[in-house]
Amino acid sequence: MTAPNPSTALARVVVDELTRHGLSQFVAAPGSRSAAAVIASASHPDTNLRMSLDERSAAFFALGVGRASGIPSAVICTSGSAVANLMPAVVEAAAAGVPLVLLTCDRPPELHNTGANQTMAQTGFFDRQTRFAADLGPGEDRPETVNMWRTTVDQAVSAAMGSPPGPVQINLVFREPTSPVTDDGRATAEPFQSPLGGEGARPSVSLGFVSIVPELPQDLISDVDARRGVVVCGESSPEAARSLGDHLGWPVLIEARAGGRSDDVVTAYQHLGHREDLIPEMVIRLGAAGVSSSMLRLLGMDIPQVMVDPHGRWLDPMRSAAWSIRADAHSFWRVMSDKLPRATDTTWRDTWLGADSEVRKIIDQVVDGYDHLTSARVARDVAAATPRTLVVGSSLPIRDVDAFSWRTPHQVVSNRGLSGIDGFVSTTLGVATTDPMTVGLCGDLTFLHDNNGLLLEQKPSLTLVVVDNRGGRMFEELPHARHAPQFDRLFTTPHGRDLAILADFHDLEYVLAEAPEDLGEITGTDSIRLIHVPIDPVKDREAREQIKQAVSQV
Ligand SMILES: Cc1ncc(C[n+]2csc(CCOP(=O)(O)OP(=O)(O)O)c2C)c(N)n1
Repeated sequence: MTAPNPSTALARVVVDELTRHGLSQFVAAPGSRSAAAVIASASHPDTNLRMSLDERSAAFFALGVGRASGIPSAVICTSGSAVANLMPAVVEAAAAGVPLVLLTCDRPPELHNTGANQTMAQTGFFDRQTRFAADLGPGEDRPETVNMWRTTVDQAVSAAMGSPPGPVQINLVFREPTSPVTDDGRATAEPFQSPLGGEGARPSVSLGFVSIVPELPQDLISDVDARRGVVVCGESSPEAARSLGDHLGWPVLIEARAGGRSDDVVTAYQHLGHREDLIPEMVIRLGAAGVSSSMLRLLGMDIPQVMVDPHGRWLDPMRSAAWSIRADAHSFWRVMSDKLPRATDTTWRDTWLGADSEVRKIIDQVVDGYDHLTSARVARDVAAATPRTLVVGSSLPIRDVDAFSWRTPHQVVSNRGLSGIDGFVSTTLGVATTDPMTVGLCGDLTFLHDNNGLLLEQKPSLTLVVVDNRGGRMFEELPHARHAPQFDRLFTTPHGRDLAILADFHDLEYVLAEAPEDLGEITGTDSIRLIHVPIDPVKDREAREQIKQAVSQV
């Protein structure tokens, strides 16, 4: 590899080194300062570059790819305010532990602090939100330069995929010309003579990650042995949670975002908070947990609580944990099952499973009794009809899937790091690069917030189900609904827009779902299918109330 100018050399080396770590999905928004990086990633044989019109959406797309595949995607943007548009996805990636590589393109030092156009301090712009940040460039043609570029990329990928994973920034400083020429009509440059490397397939520094099997504290093992507890599976492995529960004879409560719910685990715990006989003596939590207020109540109980996370993250919003164990869920289960005999008495677990199944039946009866669609039914039926991957928006949809979906596909993704309603469409598109049968479920405001995401090119196929209850109805569940003046205008913010028009504008396959049977077959499109589900908010509130009444008798 050679290059006609230093900026092209820098861009080619960075893109090439990233691909050697397995990064293939690149996304960029148009710009001039980023030209060298965009051209290099469009020209490399091992990349797939998509263009997006909006940097915020582009970054969420990259987040979705990283989330679903575990391999970071690289997002490229031009200098100035474009960089700031990456921030929403960066904070979500930082909070949720999702690998993400930002290639922010910058103007050279001589243009900084001069009032030059589109120029701002970009180095370290993301501050504590990134796991690593470095400047590369402007390209200096010296023998050691290329090695420095490549090993800096290695460091960035190592940090992005480290423990915990997260976002990293490489700020690429480019002097003109940024097209692959020595003279672009405005500026000239000497060709970059030093070899760019790139022989063989390996990166300069290959990365390895070893998961260490933990040694557990003896008092923890004794407590687990002596108590009747529950295993709570948050953002973790439902298989490991099941194995642990089976071994200990404890019920396993699987939050919707863990995926993999089925009849052999507890899924309707949200409706069992009133059952005193089900109060546990101990809780083992796997990964981040606490989508619903009832789960938060359980996690806040004054009983021994163990938090288990592969990165040792402090996931304890109720400040009630007694142990923080840095272990992946499978290793934790293996060590526990080595130390403790398998439980033979299943009475405690059976009581939980019996109550769970009874509550589910009652809710199903109420929900199936309506001839119109309710949010609860949409959540239950969409989750059940999704083959492998479901992406769920913050606000009511994730709470409803948590409360009413007894079966969920293997993978459920939700941006719960910071629970923003932003970037939903783009995150779903990013996730769909790994599964063409992906289904997204969100509210109408969440959908509208990121409809620019639909301007992405080469969109993977997917189904988007939008629960259109005319505004942000989650606020109706909060005290403001009773106490705030002008509640609708200030909180619910109904927009009065017809989503069919937006579907037409974006050339989507539009389906209007008005009756329960319209949600039978939802996947199987080779484009983007928008399933628009209008929900009457008044009737929906009544249905929620009726469900509450019905389960209080169990
Ligand atoms: C970026 C961002 N802005 C604002 C909020 C606050 N917020 C939480 S829920 C919500 C309303 C969402 O409405 P919709 O998507 O229609 O879902 P619904 O509440 O009806 O389920 C808002 C604005 C947020 N979480 N994230």
